[in-house]
Amino acid sequence: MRPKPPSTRRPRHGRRADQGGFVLALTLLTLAIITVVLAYLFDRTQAELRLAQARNERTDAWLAMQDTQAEVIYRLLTNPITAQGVGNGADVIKVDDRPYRGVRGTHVSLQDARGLVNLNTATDARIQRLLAALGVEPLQASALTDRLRDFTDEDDLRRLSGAERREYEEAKLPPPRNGPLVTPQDLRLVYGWHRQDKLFDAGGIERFTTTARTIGFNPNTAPAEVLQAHAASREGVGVLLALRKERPVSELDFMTLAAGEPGTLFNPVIVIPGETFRITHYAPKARWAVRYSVTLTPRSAAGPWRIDYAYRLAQSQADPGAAAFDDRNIPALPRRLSAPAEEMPDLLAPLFGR
Ligand SMILES: [Ca+2]
Repeated sequence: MRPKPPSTRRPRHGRRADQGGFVLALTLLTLAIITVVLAYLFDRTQAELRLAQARNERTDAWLAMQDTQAEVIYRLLTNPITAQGVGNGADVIKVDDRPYRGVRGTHVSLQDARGLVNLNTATDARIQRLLAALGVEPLQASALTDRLRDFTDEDDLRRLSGAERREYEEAKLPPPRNGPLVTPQDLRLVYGWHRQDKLFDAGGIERFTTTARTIGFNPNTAPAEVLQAHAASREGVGVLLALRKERPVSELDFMTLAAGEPGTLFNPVIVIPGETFRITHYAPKARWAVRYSVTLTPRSAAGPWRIDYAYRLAQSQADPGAAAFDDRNIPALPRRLSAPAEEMPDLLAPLFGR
């Protein structure tokens, strides 16, 4: 018998091993693809979940702010407005921008607009002194004031350090409005001001100003920076602030202790809050703040109040003076005032069978 010629084929077990290797590689590749796809899907789901949670938080914050707004406006319309604030005695809501705990973890602060610098009606000197209080050098403060005036005045005549249409065109900015500012945020549209990022951070100029139609200045509700804009003596402002903790200050206190500017016929010193309030709602969890100006119009046929303007604060501004406060130190809104029956005006007595 002839011996079997050696096979030219490769041994069968080698082929099987090759196939086995191929299957193994294929399995590993499939597993790797499945892992990558799963990781991608997991990542996407997580991102969507985070987004949904953020949306949820935001909606909750918005609803809580709306509830707080309803509560605060109700108080403004029904409580007496006194030199102490809204209401009286222990249940007063102060209107000097101090924060209170509102509904569901949100904060709210009320600021009497008479305690702010009115950007549309303040004198140049007052705006310059406010800028100085915020750390702006005198020369620059004077230039910024000129540019603000040129932005709002109707003509196209440029002040000494001002800017009118031509300067805006050269800087590729929208032209000056030649009309009043609608909100303090409009300051960012003013030539020169648009580069002053520091002025617009938390505790910047926006916090101390209003553009609502207000009359009068109230030294009882003005922050230190605004008092400095209205008074000649910095030390005197400190004395006034200390006195204010004890009792409401009078016009005489303001004039004598802080060398305060006397009021004018159209802008008198009035130590009681006016009918316009700036309200700030802050949701610490969502790091979100909205600010608006509300004017009480109890005699208007259009409605008992109107919103003069409203805007959302930028992240860098979303801390309405509350940085120094620990959340636990922020008091809740005082309880609502309820007039006892014996204090009810006699006019209403017949309605209640008395
Ligand atoms: Ca102008």
